[in-house]
Amino acid sequence: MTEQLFISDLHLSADRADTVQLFLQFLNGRATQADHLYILGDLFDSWVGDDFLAPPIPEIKQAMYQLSQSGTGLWLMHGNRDFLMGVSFCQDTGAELLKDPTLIDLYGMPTLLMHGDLLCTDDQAYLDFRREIRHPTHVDQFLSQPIKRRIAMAMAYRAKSGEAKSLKPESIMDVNQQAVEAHLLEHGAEHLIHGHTHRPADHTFHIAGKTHCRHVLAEWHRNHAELICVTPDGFSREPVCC
Ligand code: LP5
Ligand code: MN
Repeated sequence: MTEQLFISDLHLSADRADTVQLFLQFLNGRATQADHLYILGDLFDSWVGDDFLAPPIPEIKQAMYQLSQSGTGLWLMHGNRDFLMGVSFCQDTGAELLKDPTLIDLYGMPTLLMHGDLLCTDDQAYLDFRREIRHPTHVDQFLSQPIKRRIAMAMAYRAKSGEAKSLKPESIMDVNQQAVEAHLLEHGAEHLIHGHTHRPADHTFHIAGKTHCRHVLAEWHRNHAELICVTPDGFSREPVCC
């Protein structure tokens, strides 16, 4: 049976050894049955440059490479935590980088893929921060720093962001429905798959009388991880277990 798998928000790091193990097992097992695996952002909890190669990064890259060479197409989108994953990471893993957003044809269903942060338009402080931090001058300056300094800066960003988030109402950290509908209309999509908000659910709604669906991916934890599987029969959710 032909199928496409979608995951996001694994937030892998050396501190999350159990989730790393789960992902490695997934790459060597369940994922090999799929035609394509799409990772829609925040695969890593933070990414300070392709030249940072501390464990468990080499093992993860190796397992991704094996999957991509075994016949499962591997597609990668940046998240807000790992938007510095670059050409070298993609070459080493055999993954193709996807723009955010990207429209794909899923068995005749036009489907938009996003990380999800761009849909949180009520969180203006984040959108301003996002624009600044991704400015090419800022990125070049950051990547020219020694790795130790980059790690310290990433930790500082995370701490500041954590403080800011604790003061924000939950509602502004979710997607804005008008932004969702505008993206779907602009791209002529019927389905949207995204992550980022860590609020897994399937939302059905109508635009101009036509049914649309927004599928939100789950964050991975060592005890609970989930994927979305799409076949010609439709969308389904599946737990990822060891
Ligand atoms: O990721 P999540 O879900 O916890 O929070 C996001 C938004 N926060 C971020 C920041 C990241 O979490 C931390 C940075 C990751 C490491 C990247 C490393 C590479 C850096 C490369 C530089 C070129 O994305 C959060 C949203 C939330 O999603 C929900 O959508 O609300 O946004 C914020 O909290 C941002 C604040 O509103 C504004 C932040 C001000 C920080 C100012 C920085 C100060 C300088 C630090 C000193 C170096
Ligand atoms: Mn995210």
